[in-house]
Amino acid sequence: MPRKFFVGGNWKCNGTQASIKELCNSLNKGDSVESSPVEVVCAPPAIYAQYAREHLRKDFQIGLQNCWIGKGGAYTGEIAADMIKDMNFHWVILGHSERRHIPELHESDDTIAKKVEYAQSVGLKVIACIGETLEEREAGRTQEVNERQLAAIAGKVKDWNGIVIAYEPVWAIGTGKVATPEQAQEVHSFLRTWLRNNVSAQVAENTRIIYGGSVNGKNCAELAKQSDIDGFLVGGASLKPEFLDIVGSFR
Ligand code: G2H
Repeated sequence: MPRKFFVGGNWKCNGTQASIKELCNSLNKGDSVESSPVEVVCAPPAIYAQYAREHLRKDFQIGLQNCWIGKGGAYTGEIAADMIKDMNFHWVILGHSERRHIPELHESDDTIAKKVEYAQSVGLKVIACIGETLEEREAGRTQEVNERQLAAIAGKVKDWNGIVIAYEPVWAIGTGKVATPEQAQEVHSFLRTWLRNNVSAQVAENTRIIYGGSVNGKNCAELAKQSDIDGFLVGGASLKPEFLDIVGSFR
């Protein structure tokens, strides 16, 4: 069975009730993806998740951008995976580079792996992000860094049907510097081979590996043609009507 194309919209820490309503209204004008070969998940800031769900078309799912490493309790300000599940949301983004690299957050491979494990244990599906920095790429460490980050996550995954891997080179995030289709394909192919050699041929074949980093309505079509690119995680452009062009780019 071919891998179903996947497009995530990571709204990051953006929006107001008014702007989210306006965005949802514009996204609602696109063609339904209900019985099409693309799965769409939009991830608003947590406080707006329910509000976005009320305003967004039902064939677009809503996910969260982060969760706590385990069960709820005395963890002021955190949101437990159980709560996300309880509110009937099914997806969470984990390991985003902003959570790894913003100094005030600085999540480690180990923290991210724990979050993936716990989120899966309560039945959430995970968009797990990995990717190298510019410094790491220029030092020839792209494969080593992505392998290390993927291995930490893979070691905790119980259900490979419930995970999407997002390759997001940090140097391409929000910078307008998108990876070329060849650069992205090279890493995606490396990641799939890693899954084949270290998990199983079936997991390598079935797992969706999506690309993120300055994807927009103009560059998505060329990226989508690459054999190992199974969709996108979109930041800036997910806040604009052009997100619909990216959703349609699997064609
Ligand atoms: C990467 C991406 C979304 P942008 O963070 O995850 O953001 O598309 O703005 O580069």
